[in-house]
Amino acid sequence: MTDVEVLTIGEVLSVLLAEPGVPLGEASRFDLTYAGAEANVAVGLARLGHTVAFASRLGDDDQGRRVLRELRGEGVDVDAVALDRARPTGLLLRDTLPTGISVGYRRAGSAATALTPDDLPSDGLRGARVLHITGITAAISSSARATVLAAAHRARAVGVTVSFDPNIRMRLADAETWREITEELASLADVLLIGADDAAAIGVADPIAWGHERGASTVVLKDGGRGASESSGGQVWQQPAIRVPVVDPVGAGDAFAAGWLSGWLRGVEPERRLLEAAAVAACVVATRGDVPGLPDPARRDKVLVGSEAVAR
Ligand code: KDG
Repeated sequence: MTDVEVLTIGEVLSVLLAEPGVPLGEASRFDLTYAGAEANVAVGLARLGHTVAFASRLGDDDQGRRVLRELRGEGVDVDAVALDRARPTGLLLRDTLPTGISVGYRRAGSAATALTPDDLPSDGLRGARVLHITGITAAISSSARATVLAAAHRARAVGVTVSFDPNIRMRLADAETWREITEELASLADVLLIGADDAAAIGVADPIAWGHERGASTVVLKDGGRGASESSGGQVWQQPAIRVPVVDPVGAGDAFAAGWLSGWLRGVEPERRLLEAAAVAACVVATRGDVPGLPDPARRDKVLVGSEAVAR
């Protein structure tokens, strides 16, 4: 693997997206796309001009090879993606109904559930500035959990910043397991990017204090349409969400994380990186699917300048 700024590890799934306005159980036409929290962040960062690698396992099947081609086409380094002959690429089916999105997972026994620490790029952290992980990968299997943990420990050992987003999906594990996963990984994170809904799901009332208590020097609280805040160096900054017509909110948190990490990597000030993150998230919620709306810097800046949002 060539030197990259960011390494992410996780499961990328083929996605069947039901035709607009039709519930999943009734749809007969679907768009085939792909998504996965860490892959969404990887593509988001690549489109914003960063070098990023994604480590995973995909099925050695048509879907796996297709996703691999798409990621490679985005400029994501996929040298550390293994193709597994024995297990399939995971599949997610969902709709985009404004009244509540239905999701169906077909990922039990997927190639990514067989991730082990041996799948980590042996030299992958050398030169990287950030390891970005989420709780989703830790929740799909015990060996995937061990992989994410090993990656975080290795990153810390060589001084690579660990960025962690719990991304709690109650369909993948019970509340107690999520509490354990979130505690375990938050205590290894330098940067905690946490959704207000995720914090609520594990009974955390003050996510900023909670994150700092576990050792994160920076805590970014994402509160969807209510905006976001960052706490670092004893200061707190706030950013309202940028208002756009919401077409499909899925992937907004990952887009926000990519936008924020891009600002952090470029050394921009907290209020500016929160604003950039809000703009990247706005681009994604205004578009169907997790990945298509991820902007390049010119598009991000257009949304940012066009918004009336003011960093406070
Ligand atoms: O953050 C969006 C992701 O949740 C979605 O794209 C798929 O990673 C995914 C999951 O496990 O739900």
